[in-house]
Amino acid sequence: MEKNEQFIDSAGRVAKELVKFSQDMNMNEEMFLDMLEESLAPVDQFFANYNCAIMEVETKFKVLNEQFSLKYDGNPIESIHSRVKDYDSIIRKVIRKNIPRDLDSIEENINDIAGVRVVCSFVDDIYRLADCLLQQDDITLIRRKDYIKNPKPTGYRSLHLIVSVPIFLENERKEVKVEVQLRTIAMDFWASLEHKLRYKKNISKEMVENLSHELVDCANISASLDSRMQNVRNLILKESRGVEK
Ligand code: 0O2
Repeated sequence: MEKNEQFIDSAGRVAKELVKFSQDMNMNEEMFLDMLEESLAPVDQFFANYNCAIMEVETKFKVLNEQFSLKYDGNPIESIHSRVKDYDSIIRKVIRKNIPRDLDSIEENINDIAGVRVVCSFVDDIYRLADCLLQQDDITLIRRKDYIKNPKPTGYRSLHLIVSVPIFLENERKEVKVEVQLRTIAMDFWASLEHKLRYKKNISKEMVENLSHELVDCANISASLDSRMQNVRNLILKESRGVEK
């Protein structure tokens, strides 16, 4: 049986067990729903924590964007996209990485449940924004991977930061991990096309291989374009500062 089918099969068995349990305990519908709600409360809280952490990190970037626009020429951030990893993808990762199936272990071992993607026009802005975020005294850097300086063999480029940010709940301060991916518009365009190829079925092996080579080529051209655009911008800034003096 395929892993997916195994998962659906075991989920089906759990549902049947639950119904049987409620019948054995002589529970009426109301009691059964109460029980379900009670047992799902920690899961709801788990996802809510990640949503709150995303709000905190997004706000930090929006504030920096505003601040930078006063100091430099224009807003450094083109767009911000955030997501909480869905339940299915978390379970798949738990199975793949053999992580114990309890919320504490999942929280400890999976770093990208909350994801914030920041898209900039220029590479310099990526590093400037990352430095400013990491200087903030409530942000803890857990891991940094620079796939701009060291691109993946696929051609993938982005700056990845795993950070921990505090959220303030009713009676508790809680540290929550967020994966921040910073990339240029060109890197983002490339990554979304490559992502499509990776998850497409019914493409022959030969075709995948050809397209992968083509994508590595596109990534290099796109990196060169980013670098030239950065140079043009640097020259414009240098010139305009000279004129202002
Ligand atoms: P999704 O659907 O985007 O969330 P870890 O996550 O720490 O277990 P790893 O390998 O250390 O695994 O993470 P890595 O490679 O630093 O970053 C993982 C994420 O970066 C991926 O998430 C993608 O979003 C992105 N990424 C990494 N490599 C590539 C690549 O070659 N092409 C594209 N398009 N994206 C890439 P997920 O979980 O794979 O997917």
